[in-house]
Amino acid sequence: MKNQKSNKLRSLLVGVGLIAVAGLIFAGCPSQQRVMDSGDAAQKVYVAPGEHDEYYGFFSGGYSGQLSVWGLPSSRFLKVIPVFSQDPETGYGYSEETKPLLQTSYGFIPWDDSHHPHISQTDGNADGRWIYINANNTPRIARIDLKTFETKEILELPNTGGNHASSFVTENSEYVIGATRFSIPYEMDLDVPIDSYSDEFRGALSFIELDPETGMMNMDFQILVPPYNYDLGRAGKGPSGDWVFFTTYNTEEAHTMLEVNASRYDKDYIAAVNWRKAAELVRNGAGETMDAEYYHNYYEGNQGIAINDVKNQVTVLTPEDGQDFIYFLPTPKSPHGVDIDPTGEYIVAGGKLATVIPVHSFSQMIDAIENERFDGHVENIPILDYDATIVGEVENPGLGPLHTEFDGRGYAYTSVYISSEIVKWSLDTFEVVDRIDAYYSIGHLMITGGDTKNPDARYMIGLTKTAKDRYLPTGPKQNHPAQLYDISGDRMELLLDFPTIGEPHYAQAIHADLIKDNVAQIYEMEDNDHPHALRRIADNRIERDGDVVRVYMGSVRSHFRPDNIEGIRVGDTVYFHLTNLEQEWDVVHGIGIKGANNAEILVAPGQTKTLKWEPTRTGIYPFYCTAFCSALHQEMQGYVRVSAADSDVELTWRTGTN
Ligand SMILES: [Cu+2]
Repeated sequence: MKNQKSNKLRSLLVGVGLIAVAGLIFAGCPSQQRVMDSGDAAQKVYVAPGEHDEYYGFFSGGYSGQLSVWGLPSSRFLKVIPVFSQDPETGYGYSEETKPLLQTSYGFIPWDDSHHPHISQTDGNADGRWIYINANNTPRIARIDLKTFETKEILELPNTGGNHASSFVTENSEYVIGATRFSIPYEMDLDVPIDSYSDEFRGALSFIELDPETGMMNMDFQILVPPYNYDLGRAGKGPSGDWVFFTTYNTEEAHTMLEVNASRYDKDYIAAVNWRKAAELVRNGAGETMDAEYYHNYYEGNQGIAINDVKNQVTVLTPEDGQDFIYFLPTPKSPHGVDIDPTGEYIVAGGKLATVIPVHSFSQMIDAIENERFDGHVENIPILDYDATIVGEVENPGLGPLHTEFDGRGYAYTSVYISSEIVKWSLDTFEVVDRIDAYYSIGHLMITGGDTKNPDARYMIGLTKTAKDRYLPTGPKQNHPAQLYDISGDRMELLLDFPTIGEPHYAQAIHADLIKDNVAQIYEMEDNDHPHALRRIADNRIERDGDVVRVYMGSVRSHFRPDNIEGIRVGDTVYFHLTNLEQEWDVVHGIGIKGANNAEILVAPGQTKTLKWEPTRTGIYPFYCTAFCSALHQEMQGYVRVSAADSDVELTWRTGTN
């Protein structure tokens, strides 16, 4: 078994030309496949039919743009929540109600790449109210309401290229943060040579204020920073709760062949930002207002239709001497993750090209600031002396450490990409105490509560990049895997290995008790303020206004009203406003119509959703309920007659009698 693993690793390492280096590292620390006795493992993940899992797991979708929900420890798949990509399964991004959520200053964007979900927090603990997630490509942050498990809001980030260091919340959900992975010209739409990078390009760190009652986002301010790549971020907690931390790489300011050119320096930086101080400066009039164009999309009231609020300005804070709110901590080498331990004291970086895991001390950082232990400045930002802030360097961490979470019992767990393993190390001695293989090439890892003040640290999920031989082969591309580990004992034990959806980058888990009792079972019909809702099924009707035809349609088991429609003409734009009048949990109806250049629309109990249809040919068009809703579901159908553009067939609708 071990040889097989070594061969797999060897093939993975060839691609990065690191076999020689890896050989040295592995010589000192042979890792091994360690799986708990299969009977014990099965018992630990077994959740009997009809029983519920103890945790919700939320996995980002990566290039699917969505968020998937899993039960842990059984690792049962529960649901995909569509966020940044159109979803034909539910009609998200296809229905008229949800299309506005995907509007941006670049127009309608049907896809994105979602990376880091983060659950809202109260006093440094996940509170289960909302989950935020970032879009990496066309920079945005979304808010998902954990009452309905639906995306309720999307905010575009101006002046940002690649919103990767996002969307992490502060310990009382005061702010959610974002940052530019790719620096770009700050001035909107500026057309300049790429060679002008160092002069014209800048980074921007975004501070999005959250409404404490509703979780709604507001772009409060941005901080203009040097043209590096800003990779990941995290908020502090407890003593460091007023601070957020971002990793940088490419402090070399390269704009081509970054693979070589952005790896020259031994150290890059962690940017430490006192968000409370920065916010206070902004309140007191610091910074300037700059032109920007960005969309804020959300639902207003109970209309159930997302709206677009187009913003034209953003407040920008530029570090100036003596302002005291941003510092750089030198950190080896091209650091990726930055993670803060439960006490808020340790700032751990994952230097993907570093030979150690550097650990900074927050209290030493504050001392260094007070005693001005600076090692120069860059664009008015003080660089702190490395020796002044560093408290430990974890030796022999494997090759390519990336991300760290914590168990609250004094240990940290770091994912290590190239040597494809997880290392457990002590926050007391900074020594590795355990290590276990990951299958294969691990990115993020996640511990239940592992980023909070009080981890419950029962389970750990490793999110790996390649499956290769781990499951039955499904063609040249296998789905990305996740592994579930038991970390309740001294040694990490592998329990389960399962394929996921999209490419999960980060995941979060929360005890189910914090969510499940608040989950809505229906939308209350009496709260439905949709302007085209059908409040009583008897009110079903069709209204024509020129070429626009609105069908006010209702569904109950097992029919639509109306179900026979005539008088539609080629050239009409037809809106089916379908209200699901059911008031019973999980009784969903849908509608699809032949030839519609659109997805079906699924409608939850008490909801109204709109399917747009532009018939191009005359004929008889069947439509039907797409969700198996009852014993007579196959009878739940109807017909639309489409006549020529100049036809004088009268507009009629009916249901019942033959
Ligand atoms: Cu139905």
